[in-house]
Amino acid sequence: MYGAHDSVIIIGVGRSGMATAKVLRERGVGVVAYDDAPSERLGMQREELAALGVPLVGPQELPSAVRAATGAVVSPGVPLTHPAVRAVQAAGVAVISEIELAYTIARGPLIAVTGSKGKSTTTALIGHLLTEAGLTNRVGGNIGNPLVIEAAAAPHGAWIVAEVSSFQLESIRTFAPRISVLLNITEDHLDRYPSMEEYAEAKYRIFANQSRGDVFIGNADDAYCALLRTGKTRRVPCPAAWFGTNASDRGLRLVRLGDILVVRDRRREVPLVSVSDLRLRGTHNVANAMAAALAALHAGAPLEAVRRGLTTFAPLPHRLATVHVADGVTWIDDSKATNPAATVAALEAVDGPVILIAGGRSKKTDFRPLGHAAARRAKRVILIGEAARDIGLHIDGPPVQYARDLEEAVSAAAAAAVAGDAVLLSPGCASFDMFESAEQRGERFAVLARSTGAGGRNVAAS
Ligand code: UMA
Ligand code: ADP
Repeated sequence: MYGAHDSVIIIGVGRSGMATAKVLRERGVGVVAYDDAPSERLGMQREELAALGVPLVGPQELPSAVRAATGAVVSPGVPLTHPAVRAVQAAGVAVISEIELAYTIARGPLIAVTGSKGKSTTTALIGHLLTEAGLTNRVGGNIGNPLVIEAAAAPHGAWIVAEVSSFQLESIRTFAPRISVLLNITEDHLDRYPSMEEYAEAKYRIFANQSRGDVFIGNADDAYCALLRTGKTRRVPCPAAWFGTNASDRGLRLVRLGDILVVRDRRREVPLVSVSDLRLRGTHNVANAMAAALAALHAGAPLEAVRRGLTTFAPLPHRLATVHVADGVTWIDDSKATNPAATVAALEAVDGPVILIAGGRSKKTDFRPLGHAAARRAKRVILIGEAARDIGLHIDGPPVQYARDLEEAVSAAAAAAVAGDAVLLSPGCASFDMFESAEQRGERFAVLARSTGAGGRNVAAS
């Protein structure tokens, strides 16, 4: 952890950078902040930083700030190839991520969750299970509330449950969770990583600093997780616990037998919960529930509390959330499905005929799996955003419609839907071509869905 004699450059002043500035200043550390955005867009941050005694510098003043720096914290959205990061590294100064800083100030054990999809659901569910078990905990990280704030505020000994992204894991140094969880690795962020291998390597960093007293929890059914079990080199430096149909190791593990999730170890087999009793839906969420249950059990939660928590946990907003039902049509907001695998999972999870609204900004992923799932499950596909044409190329079967924006897409869906249909917004893409965030996209969808009138008219658009 930095001290009063340090001068730390924070690169990027979004949620992560602002939280870092606050926590470091509270500890008397000298801080300078840098951001690429034009000065007029940073008015609020500049004011907040000034109140903390933190100057905000631009590219002109960066070299002198680098000369004075003894440390640097990089925001997750800033790639390590960024010139400011390079300049700091060239000056021999270590660049760390906010989760590394959080780890160094945490006064309790960490559970860290990563994966391409399912992180927020699993992280929030672990927090819920620990609370059910009476175990004090704080939840934060990529889920939205910066980890450094939670780590600073957590009481001594409390569990810290962290959702960590590959971006955040790139610049850890000592970050060593007591329990790490790797849910899955599917195509995502290939606009930042040159290959799937490099993306997977960033995810694998979650266990890099773990040691014998820790535990790694992995998805035995995921190809990139399975590589860790079968590879020639033993990469996971601590005991592993597996979940999924292929979880056949001897340690504590979780499997699904028909409708029942079962905890097994060398000696016994205990039924945990019926899948039909979960409020989460879809096979993908069964995997998330298994991961969360294993993490909670390893943290010392009793079986009974885990059982109770699994059946009381409600899905987070924008993840397969029913936002409107009218004229027999169900409108489902799955705006947080920001990669193709998530859309595939959503299509499999929704019952009955589906009208799919997809598209947005591509992260250079392959849309073929989405196309195949849509061909199997969708009766109509309505495409929006920058990636619309690219996705459309891979859909062979159901009628494909292109819409100018979400408003037009919802109108088209309302016009085509009949009683018994579900209209599913599950974009398979980032939102930034049309919205500020996936949350904003989902909220807009809900508003538009609720304004669709009887007989398929979109009242808002008329
Ligand atoms: N910036 C630069 N130069 C750059 C890039 C960004 O100066 O090259 C500046 C921007 O001008 C802006 C700031 O950096 O002022 C934004 O920083 P950021 O992009 O790191 O975003 P934060 O607001 O700090 O939010 C970050 C995470 N964002 C990303 O990883 C992109 C949030 O995850 C996270 O919730 C938050 O920290 C708190 O931990 C979001 C996300 O999209 C939800 N994550 C990705 C995902 O889930 O797929 C990984
Ligand atoms: P993340 O935080 O990793 O983005 P979330 O839990 O927020 O994941 O879920 C986002 C979306 O991803 C969901 O709406 C669902 O469509 C999909 N999803 C969730 N869990 C999984 C999973 N285990 N496998 C595939 N897709 C998933």
